[in-house]
Amino acid sequence: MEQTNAGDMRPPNGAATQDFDVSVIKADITKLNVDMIVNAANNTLLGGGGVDGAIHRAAGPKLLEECRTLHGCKTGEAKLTGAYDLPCRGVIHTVGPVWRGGGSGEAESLADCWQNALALCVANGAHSVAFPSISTGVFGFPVELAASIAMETVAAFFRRNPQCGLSVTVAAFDERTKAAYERALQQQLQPE
Ligand code: AR6
Repeated sequence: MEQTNAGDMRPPNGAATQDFDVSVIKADITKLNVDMIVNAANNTLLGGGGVDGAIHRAAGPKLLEECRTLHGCKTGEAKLTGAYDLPCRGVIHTVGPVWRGGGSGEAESLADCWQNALALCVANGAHSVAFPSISTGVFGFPVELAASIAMETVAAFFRRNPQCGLSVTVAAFDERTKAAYERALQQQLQPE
């Protein structure tokens, strides 16, 4: 199947070095022609609102059928399914933490989501992946903090896997989210 690499969608202000290929765009993740998209799901994996609802609507009912066979997913973990009517090749379902004030391991769980989703990409030979802003909608995680944890985790992943050949796109759904991830990405590129 023809694939559009996420790199092709990189805006002029996107950041990329050979070993650290990350860009932030404003987009509906269900429209992206990448290898994998990540779903911000819940523990049941049986659908919901937000990006989860959008992904299930765009994929069609067969996605829910496959999700039923997975018997849920723990917070911070990630599971792969087919993409059905979506333009991508696979969907990685991960479950972000519900924000409870920050003292309940939320940061660690969110980092686990990003790390486990990236590891699944590499294990399945993916070259491109798009992430939504996990946990910052219904689950209430503050977006600035989520962005900084996410970009730190991606940077650490690329440091450990410099030859992974993975292109990572953050698909932000609104300007505020996009700006938060852009700032967090800059922090990783030019730490103060
Ligand atoms: N493309 C990209 N981002 C989107 C899209 C889209 N089509 N739609 C929404 N977003 P949320 P959570 C953004 O609430 O906080 C569900 O009911 C949204 O604006 O989808 O992890 C699940 O079943 C926000 O910036 O996920 C769970 O029960 C971001 O995606 C619960 O919500 C995440 O918002 C998970 O909550």
